[in-house]
Amino acid sequence: MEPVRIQSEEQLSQVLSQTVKDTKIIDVHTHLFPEQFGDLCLAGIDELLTYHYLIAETMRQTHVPAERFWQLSKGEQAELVWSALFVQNSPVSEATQGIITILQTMGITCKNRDLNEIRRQFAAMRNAEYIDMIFEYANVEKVVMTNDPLDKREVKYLSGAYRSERFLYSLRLDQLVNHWQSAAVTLQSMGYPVKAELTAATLTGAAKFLKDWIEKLQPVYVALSLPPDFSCLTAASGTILLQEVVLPVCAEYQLPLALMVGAKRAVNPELKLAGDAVGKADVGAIIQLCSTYPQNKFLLTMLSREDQYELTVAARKFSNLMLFGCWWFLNTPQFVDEITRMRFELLGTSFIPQHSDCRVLEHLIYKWQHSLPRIEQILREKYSQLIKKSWPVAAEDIQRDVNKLFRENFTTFIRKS
Ligand code: FIX
Ligand code: ZN
Repeated sequence: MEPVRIQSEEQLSQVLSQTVKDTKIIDVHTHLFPEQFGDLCLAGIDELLTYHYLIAETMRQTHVPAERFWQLSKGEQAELVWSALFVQNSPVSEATQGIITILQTMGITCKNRDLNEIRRQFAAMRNAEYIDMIFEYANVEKVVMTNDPLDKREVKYLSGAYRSERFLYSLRLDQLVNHWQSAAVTLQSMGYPVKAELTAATLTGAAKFLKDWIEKLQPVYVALSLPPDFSCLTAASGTILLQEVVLPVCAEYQLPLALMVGAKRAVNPELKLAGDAVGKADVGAIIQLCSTYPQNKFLLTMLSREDQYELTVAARKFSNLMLFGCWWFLNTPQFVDEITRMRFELLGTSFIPQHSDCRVLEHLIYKWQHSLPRIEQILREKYSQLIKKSWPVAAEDIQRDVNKLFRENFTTFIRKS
């Protein structure tokens, strides 16, 4: 049977919205953990309010010294954030609007802006199906976690046999690659024969560590964040580890390497996680990696707005380069719109438009509810232009494209040959 052509704007909007609703998302980068990971599984209003995005904003609106803030209990921190950003000021920033979206979607009322009332409503909702309910609200099927076996709090959970269809592992190597001196000490304590200097035996030991964890976790990819000044040309220990250990092991196991480039870590260390900033990076270094290591696959996101155009053009040149997400400070309505539009115009449907970067379970609701309609709107405009030019657009075409964007571009890219 001939596919049915979409004839009108109205029909287009209806088919596209329904298709987006019917397409379960694979969220390719989060910091979420399942309940089996104990206190690493964050949920509820106090965790939401103490998200580092909101802590940074609270520090601007109050004069509480950071040191004092960190001495407060989690509940007291949440109260301070609530008062500073939701009572004393209007919640207009993206991260504060996110809280409002979550409350509204979950049917939580806050007429008097009373945090205790909100806490009671959250508590009343917690039951065995809570996680299912949040995934359902967000229309997300699976999330990729960020797993670091060198993280003392996490390793005990990673050492168990936890495996799930919903929470997929990714192996994060920031400690190993960016902080080799301290990583070497931990590896030694785990029995790997490594030294602070990167001798041949040490590189072999580091590779063994990596292979052991790949075999244990079966991650969907290996991940690493790189500073803005990353270059392949230096003899920095991180560059050596990347080139001599990470890339060969990833190639051997046919695992993509997800690079997140451009975070300037700890520009204000007093703020802890909230103290990271952004710097313009060098897309030339990415081009060099993609061309020097054609047998490797790279998932890539960059933090600086200024890098987006060059990076998108680079992706046109290398099929081993898959762009993903509008990361962190770029995950705002304006930048999602700008970056996604450019990517559609230069890459067609061959990219992964968004990831959530959630740290707290309910973040899934707002991160996706804020970005999905923008991506949908850009697609609507593109299909509409095609229809006006008499190109036949069918519901099946829309289903194929939406499925690629939110699922298949990722599943195909991580597939082993
Ligand atoms: O490196 C990362 O994975 C970043 O996403 C985080 O470090 C950052 O703190 C974050 O949560 C951004 O959304
Ligand atoms: Zn992240």
